[in-house]
Amino acid sequence: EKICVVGLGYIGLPTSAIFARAGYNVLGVDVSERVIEKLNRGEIHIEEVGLPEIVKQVVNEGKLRASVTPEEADVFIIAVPTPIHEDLTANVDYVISATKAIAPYLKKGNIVIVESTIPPRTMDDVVAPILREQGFDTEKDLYLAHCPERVLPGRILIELVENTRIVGGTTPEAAKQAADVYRKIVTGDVIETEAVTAEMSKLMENTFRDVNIALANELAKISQRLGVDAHKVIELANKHPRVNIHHPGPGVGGHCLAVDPYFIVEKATEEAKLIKLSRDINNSMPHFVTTQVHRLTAELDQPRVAVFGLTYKGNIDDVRESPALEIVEMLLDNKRYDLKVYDPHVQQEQVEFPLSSFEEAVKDAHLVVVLADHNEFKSLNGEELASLMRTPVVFDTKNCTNLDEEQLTVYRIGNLMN
Ligand code: SAJ
Repeated sequence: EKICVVGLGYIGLPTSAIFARAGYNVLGVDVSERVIEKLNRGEIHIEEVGLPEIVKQVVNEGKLRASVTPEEADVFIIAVPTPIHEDLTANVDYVISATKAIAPYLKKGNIVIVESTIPPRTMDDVVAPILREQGFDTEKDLYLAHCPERVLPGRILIELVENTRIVGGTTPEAAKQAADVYRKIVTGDVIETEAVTAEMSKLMENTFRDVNIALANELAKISQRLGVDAHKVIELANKHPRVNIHHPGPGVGGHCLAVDPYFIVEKATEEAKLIKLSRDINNSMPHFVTTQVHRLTAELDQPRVAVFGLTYKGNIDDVRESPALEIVEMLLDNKRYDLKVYDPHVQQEQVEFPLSSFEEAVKDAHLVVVLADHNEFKSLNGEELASLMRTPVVFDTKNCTNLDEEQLTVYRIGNLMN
């Protein structure tokens, strides 16, 4: 059987590799010539544990090839990005262009699966009509389904195989046909449902997390107002068997949690009140953190502040949509600060302001602000820090350091007294 995967990014490329490893004849399609050339040499353009080895092997065996143009196949999988417009509505242009790109190669009986995260009803209201315009009866000639990905970067190859998959068909037969494709590679459950249910369940997974983080962030603000330690409150409340308050922090970043809830808000604005408010609360955190930094340094003339961590979460190198970047920009805009920025996972070319080494950053600093929970920060040495800094004060917004509070003063989000 032959599979044509459109979009060779963080999802499409590992998915192609896994189908190829399972014995399928896979054609990967991407608009970037660079990606295609690299892949045909057995090399990859993204970082993911274990992926280089598998790709090299399947390309050598001739099971995976890449091209800028699709070809006829039995199964088509669309895994292109769905970014967000300035006005916070979903941009499904890439899904539309991918659907149009495969249309000339489709035959009766083909399975067409969209893995990209899409607003509810996109399969029924956008994808199916495009194919109908091409002359297909989308209820009979083709099997159309949405099968959202749910993998966590860094664990993609494991989670692609082991996670439960939701397969939403535009008809029950389409769900079954598409589910059978995944059953060849997935060891977890593969559950069949309607397209719109699959679309909503993917969006609600990330929305659930975003809303819960907003609750934790709101608790942090309330605690600050009331003079309570939010982290202690969370620890104790979570002793209840049915309570799991998430962790407050400097904001929510990345391409999923900070984006997907808007896809629901867009389609049901009147109703999606809590979801929208949660986005607003999480978006307010960089400003909240900056205000706290201001308070902690209010008495100094030109406070020297060292920012530790820029990525949107710990132990990754991804700074896109990171709240830490927003905080750095706000601090840089305020000419009061003598700011140094340190992140052992980030390269200078990823950002527009200068990065410092650990030593440069902490030397004579009045305050260290931790914005990412990298392992390097969890194991910071308090004695060393205190000896290098001018005043040994740390604001740990991720509550991740294990510093001895006899050597340094450590503030956290939600325990800075008013
Ligand atoms: N965060 C908090 N407090 C918490 C947990 C997270 O502030 O208690 C922040 C993180 O620091 C980060 C953001 O939330 O800035 C998102 O991080 P994350 O680890 O929750 O998730 P992502 O965006 O890397 O990946 C998510 C995952 N979804 C869920 O866990 C429900 C992943 O399984 C999805 O495949 C992925 O989104 C996606 O592609 O949609």
